[in-house]
Amino acid sequence: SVHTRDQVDLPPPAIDNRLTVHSLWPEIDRISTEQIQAAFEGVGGDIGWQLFAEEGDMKMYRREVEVDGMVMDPLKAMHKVRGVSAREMCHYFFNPRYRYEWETTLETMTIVEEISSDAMVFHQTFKRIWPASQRDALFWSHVRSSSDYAYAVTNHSTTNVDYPANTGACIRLFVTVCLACRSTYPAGEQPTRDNVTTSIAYCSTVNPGGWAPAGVLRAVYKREYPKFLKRFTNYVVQQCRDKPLAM
Ligand code: 6CM
Repeated sequence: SVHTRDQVDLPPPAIDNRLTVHSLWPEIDRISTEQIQAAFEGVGGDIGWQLFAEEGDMKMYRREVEVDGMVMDPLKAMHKVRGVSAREMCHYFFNPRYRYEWETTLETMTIVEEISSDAMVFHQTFKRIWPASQRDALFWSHVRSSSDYAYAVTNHSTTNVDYPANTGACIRLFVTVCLACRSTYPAGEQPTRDNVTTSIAYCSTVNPGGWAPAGVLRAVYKREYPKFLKRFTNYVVQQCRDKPLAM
């Protein structure tokens, strides 16, 4: 029926053995561990995170960073969503089957390699932002359980001889993204759709890979990141409605 979701393709609770024997594993493990730890850290302290968007429980921060005139602003967003689990959030973010339904900046997506049940390599092209050249990206994506009721997806740029950079119309951008989620429910109760809350930390750093006007890029980020996080979290809530909670 339309109400079933295969339990088999939910993120596995432990690392898939096929991933640990892959040549990318040392890098995937190191970067995922670093990213997940950084995502769960707060925005206090003196690194200078500035709040640029706030709506309900969603807060978005950025740091203005330019390298040789290119915008590389790190972004960090915090959100709280009721009625869905960390595992479900990460399932819909990781699994390419759903991506066109929530990702509005996407033009094309190709699965380059299916490493394991918890790791894949993707090639994506993005909608062009005038007056800059169109961008593409090639990145690995890995989903893991990081602790009790916590799951995270890390995406990080990689290379592949079959997908060379800057040979066609697109400029290759470089991305590091982490969506880290943790669920809580009242002590002494069983988790249900009615009592579960998931805290989300989303971190993104994009190196545009070549010239793009700073003002235009910052305006696009300011508009597109809040739109993405609201749309994605609403999408997951809708998808999970009437399905059994998967913790
Ligand atoms: O994290 C997001 N999406 C993941 C799955 O696609 C993945 C993507 C990373 C690439 C992020 C690059 C953003 C740069 C987009 C430039 C072109 C924007 C054109 C807009 C025209 C409407 O990690 C969500 C990414 C949300 C980005 C706003």
